[in-house]
Amino acid sequence: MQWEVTAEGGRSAFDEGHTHMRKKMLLAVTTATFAAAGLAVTAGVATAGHSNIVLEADLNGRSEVANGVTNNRNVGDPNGRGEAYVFGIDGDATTLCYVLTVDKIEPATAAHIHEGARGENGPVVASLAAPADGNAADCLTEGEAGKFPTNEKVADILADPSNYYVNVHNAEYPGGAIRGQLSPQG
Ligand SMILES: [Cu+2]
Repeated sequence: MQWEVTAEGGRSAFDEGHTHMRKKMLLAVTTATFAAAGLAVTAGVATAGHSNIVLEADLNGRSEVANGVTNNRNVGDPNGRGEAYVFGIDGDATTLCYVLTVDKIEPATAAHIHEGARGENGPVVASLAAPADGNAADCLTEGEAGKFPTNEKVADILADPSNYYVNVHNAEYPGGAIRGQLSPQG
């Protein structure tokens, strides 16, 4: 897959940037569709010549952490699973994009990136779209209302992924049905 959008003559840098973003969004959605079909989604995310960081997370119910409880059994959905790709955009340090797919959980009602190490719960730092039908994909830019409730910097998430996790909530598991710690792709 090709990520670069070729600049067209006569376009302003502003238009070009937005075209670039739309292409990325389109690809993100396409990638999510492939993932839903059970195909590998890793190809094409990190293309040669690009410097954008790509993070991934494998989500499952066992990774959920109970608050104040030492026995973590039955905290998350036992057979729920999913995967997330979180990535930056070349030349735009304030935008974070993601593709999120989930399976074998009741309809998702919310999805977030939380700050917190493996085994710990922490605050919501990025508000993602709930993958109610199994898939969600979008790009969030710092300053967008409600997207980064603690004013977390995109650069901080990309630089220190192991301190952040993706968490998907639903009515059955309001504290989180499936969770996955972020890590550099590879
Ligand atoms: Cu959450």
